[in-house]
Amino acid sequence: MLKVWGRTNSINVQKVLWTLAELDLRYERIDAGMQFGVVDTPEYLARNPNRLIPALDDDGYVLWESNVIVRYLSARYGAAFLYPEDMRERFLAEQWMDWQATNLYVALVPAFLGLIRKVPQFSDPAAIEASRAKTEVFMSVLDGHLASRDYLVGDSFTMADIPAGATACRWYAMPVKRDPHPNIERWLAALRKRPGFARHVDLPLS
Ligand SMILES: N[C@@H](CCC(=O)N[C@@H](CS)C(=O)NCC(=O)O)C(=O)O
Repeated sequence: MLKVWGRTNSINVQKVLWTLAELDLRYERIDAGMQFGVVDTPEYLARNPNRLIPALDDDGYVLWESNVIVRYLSARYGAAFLYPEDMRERFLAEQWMDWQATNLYVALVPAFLGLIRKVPQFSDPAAIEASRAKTEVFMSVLDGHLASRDYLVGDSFTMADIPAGATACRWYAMPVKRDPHPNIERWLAALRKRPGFARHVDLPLS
């Protein structure tokens, strides 16, 4: 039985839950992180020593790092659907997943923590504006890429759309000034039709 640890308002957990929904897989989810604690227990540390969520256990095979979990589930249970068979397409998918984790999300986090979670260390308006402006630069990159295609890689939805889609959804739910990004908005409208996105990602921020 697949088990996932993590609270449902975490974007990194949402990516995993959305992937599981796309693959129609049954799983057990255990609340962990923030008000739920758990991440400091010896049992959890044996699964994820970073004290972070999510963690996945697939019959004793344990993984952490959300995008890696998305890749694993896609390859193990969704080959040829979520996990591109063509090697070059697969590496383009990998590229956009690493881009989400190392550029887009890193840019967005300070504004999210300041505006939504109201974390005192992230309350400086100048830092929030810097985060907003940097995120918009990457959103323009994404919008430009989507100008000539429906999804991030190839002609259909793949694992690449999951991390970037969850992040764009969060950005559009935040009270920030955004430039027009018509291609992102069209892509997000298509993602909203997917039950897993609607159920696990397109939720009020907290
Ligand atoms: N790169 C990691 C980041 C994990 C991470 O930062 N998780 C956050 C939630 S999104 C966390 O565990 N925060 C502490 C907590 O919830 O207690 C991943 O993608 O899995």
